[in-house]
Amino acid sequence: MKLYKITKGVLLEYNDSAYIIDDEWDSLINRDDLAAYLQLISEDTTAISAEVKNEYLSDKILPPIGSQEVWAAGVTYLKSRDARMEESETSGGASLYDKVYDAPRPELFFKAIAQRVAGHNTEVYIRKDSEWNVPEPELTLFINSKGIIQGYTIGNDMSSRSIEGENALYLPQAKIYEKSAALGPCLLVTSTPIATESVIKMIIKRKGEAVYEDATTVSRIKRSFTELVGYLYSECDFPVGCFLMTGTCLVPPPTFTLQQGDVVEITIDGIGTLVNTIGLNPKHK
Ligand code: DO4
Ligand code: MG
Repeated sequence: MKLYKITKGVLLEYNDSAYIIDDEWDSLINRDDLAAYLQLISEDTTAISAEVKNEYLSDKILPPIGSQEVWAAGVTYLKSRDARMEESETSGGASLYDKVYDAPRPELFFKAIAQRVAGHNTEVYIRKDSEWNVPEPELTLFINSKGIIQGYTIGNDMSSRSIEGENALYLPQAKIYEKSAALGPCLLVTSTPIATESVIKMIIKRKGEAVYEDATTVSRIKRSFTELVGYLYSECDFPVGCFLMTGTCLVPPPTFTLQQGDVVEITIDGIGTLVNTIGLNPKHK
């Protein structure tokens, strides 16, 4: 079942039917029994017509976040480790990435407050002081306040590779700025974990033409989701739950950098496609 945060409230899509739910977003998604609760709602509520559903979904879909923090895991796929080692060769930071890939403790970093998160069909930004920028397509977990994974969404961990590569201590500046994260288009709520064979695909289009395209499966991740969640929740409380991006599995070639106007499409089986256009923050142009 899929939950969409829309301007009118919350739209539940389940078994080819759609329902409008009155509940407030944060308390709804933080429930322990979310999948069972949504099932009950679908049985007790009158479905909206396909026409009304399409009207709501063609309108603005908001990112599926209320007041949660967004965190991210890093270097969880070989592709990511190799790319970071390459970009930080001259700064001498390459061995950091090699070590963290094999270490028991994962790399976890704070990514965004909800206000900095872009939704489906809106702009994400590149920094004007960065000459090498990429999107990072990441399966993103929603974990409730008790540490239980309740759902999945698509994340884009926008990153400056030039700032990150210059010095590993610049990581927060490479990763955290206005609209450097996107989530959406919906929250996939399941009572069983998402299939590891799920495909993650990314296409980057420039003037309508694909300039990058690749795909892989979630099964290539080095660590389990419960391991990542265990470290994240070991000394932090998240009263309304938390989103955790699980690391990038696709990295465009080193010659590639994003340009203003590029369109990034990230698709994950069972969830949908998150589309964002690359922009520059008008306040900081
Ligand atoms: O270590 C730097 C960031 C890694 C990251 O964001 C990723 O692997 O997805
Ligand atoms: Mg990342």
